[in-house]
Amino acid sequence: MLKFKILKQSNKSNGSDHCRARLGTIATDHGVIDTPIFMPVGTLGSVKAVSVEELDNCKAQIILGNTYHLYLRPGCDVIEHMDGLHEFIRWNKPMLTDSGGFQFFSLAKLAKFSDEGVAFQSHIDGSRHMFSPEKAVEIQMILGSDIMMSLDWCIGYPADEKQTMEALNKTTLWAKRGFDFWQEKGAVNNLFGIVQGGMYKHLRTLSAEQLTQIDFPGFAIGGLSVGEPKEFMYEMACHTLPLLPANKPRYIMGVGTPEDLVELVGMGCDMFDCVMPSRNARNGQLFTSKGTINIPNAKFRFDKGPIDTDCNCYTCQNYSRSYLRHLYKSRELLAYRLNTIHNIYYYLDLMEKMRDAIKQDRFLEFKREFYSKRQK
Ligand code: PRF
Ligand code: ZN
Repeated sequence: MLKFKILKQSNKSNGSDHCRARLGTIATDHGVIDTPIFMPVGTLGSVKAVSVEELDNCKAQIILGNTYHLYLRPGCDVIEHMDGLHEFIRWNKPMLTDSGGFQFFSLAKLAKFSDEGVAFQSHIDGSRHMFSPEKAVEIQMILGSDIMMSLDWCIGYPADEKQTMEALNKTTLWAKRGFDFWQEKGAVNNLFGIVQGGMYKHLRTLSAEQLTQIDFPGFAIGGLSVGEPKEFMYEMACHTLPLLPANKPRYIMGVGTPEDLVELVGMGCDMFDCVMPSRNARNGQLFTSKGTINIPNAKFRFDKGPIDTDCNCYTCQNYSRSYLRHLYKSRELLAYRLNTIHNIYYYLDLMEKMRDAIKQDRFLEFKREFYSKRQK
């Protein structure tokens, strides 16, 4: 079982702003990670466009894989034969796998939810499958991830109270069944519970109360960043985070922008994942300390400077905006790789800067500087 240590807990006010950020470590069988942490997304067993050595150089400590995708392709039989996901993809650091809960919402059309689980059709070939909460855990045990996620029901926005309640109740029922199965199988690695409850505070409270009665080694907040206005996301996160046990890791799933990470770390969140740095890199949008830039923009045609003068990544140490613009405009494959390296590094470096700030008890000052550097 993982060991979560809190090294520093801030509780500081500064005018209207309050900081509940915490600094910690999570020890897993594949090593120790520093929290707050960002996990690059490697849905299909690779963070798109970059190798594990490049991820290492970007200071990645843990990456995320996806049960739904890996189950459909290459299939559990292949990964089992190849001695688990770590061996298969040649990543020897911690890995977290998502249960599939989000993909039933975002990808697999015709998903049918019942007490038994989710019946769905593959987005690849339309073939029919069924995930029960037990099966979701069983597959993740075969993958061998350090942190497994319970099967949950993520709903979109907007959703009425009745619909939200139904998804929440199934999520709790499935969480219990997944947990019991995991215990029966010897409680190897770790299993996190996922709080749902849509945009209703009382339902978030109810979900958190039900979930935290189960002795999961960590908890996630799901169902955010599903199309709702940003204020709602912050309101729900701010409401729910304090309802989760202080001595266990707290993970907000599928969030978010650099600003979101700064806000949510300040609220006491420990773990994040998002496709944004990698996906946006492939669309030519690059993150910098002054805000985002679109590399195809004509203004970079003769620009000899790096993407971000404050960045120490491989791309910024070696290449100009002019060249990166050319590569992107020409659809050269190197563009995807170099852009991804920069964006992942930017996210992971931002997390490291936040950890340093928490350590030095100056998170709110860090936050003020972070916003003041950005061009409006
Ligand atoms: N559930 C699961 N994975 C997720 C989410 C969720 O609600 C989200 C929501 N942003 C992202 N990934 N299982
Ligand atoms: Zn860079």
